[in-house]
Amino acid sequence: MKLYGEALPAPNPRRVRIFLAEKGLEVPEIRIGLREGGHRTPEHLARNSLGQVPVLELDDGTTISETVAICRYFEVLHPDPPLFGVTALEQAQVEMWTRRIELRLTVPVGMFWRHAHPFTAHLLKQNKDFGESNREAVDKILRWLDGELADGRPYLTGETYTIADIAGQTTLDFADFIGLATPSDARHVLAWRERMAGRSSASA
Ligand SMILES: N[C@@H](CCC(=O)N[C@@H](CS)C(=O)NCC(=O)O)C(=O)O
Repeated sequence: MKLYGEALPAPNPRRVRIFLAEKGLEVPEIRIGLREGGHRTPEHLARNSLGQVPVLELDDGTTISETVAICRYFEVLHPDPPLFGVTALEQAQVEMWTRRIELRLTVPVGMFWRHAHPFTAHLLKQNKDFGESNREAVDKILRWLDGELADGRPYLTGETYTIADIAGQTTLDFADFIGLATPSDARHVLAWRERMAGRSSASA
């Protein structure tokens, strides 16, 4: 089994690396070379026709794309520690928070990256106004998240660390890299980020 991924700052392969580190699992990773167009080669398009990483390739050649799908695969094979919740309620809350993070935070961060950041200017026809408009969307959702975390809970879903925290952590570390820093007055988000950064998996 092997992973096709990419080095930092790519957030999605890192999500899988952190998940595996939290499970105590090691899977070899081949860095695809996004800047060199490694994701657009026929070999990689045969693994994932959307031309993205991460991709998990099983020993029989079967491939799984999409970060959460890859993590779910490992969760079923290695249920401890549970990172997708255990009870019906916990699982629903993990799903709720993962979707909130991906749809409300990761999407505008990604749109800013694609449409406003100079690094990606050569890759697509950027719509700068649209790209820049995502600053406001990110700021707004971070302020909402700050209000959510104001109750002092340690993790997004409550008392337990889950894949939803990994989604938030990797998105906000990438947001820092592209110039969308967490506002200094979003102190509950910043405290939660410090907790995430303090875990040994954060270096993955
Ligand atoms: N929804 C996908 C997103 C994957 C993704 O956007 N990966 C980035 C690297 S972090 C990528 O492959 N970008 C190249 C591209 O989209 O062309 C997932 O969760 O795995």
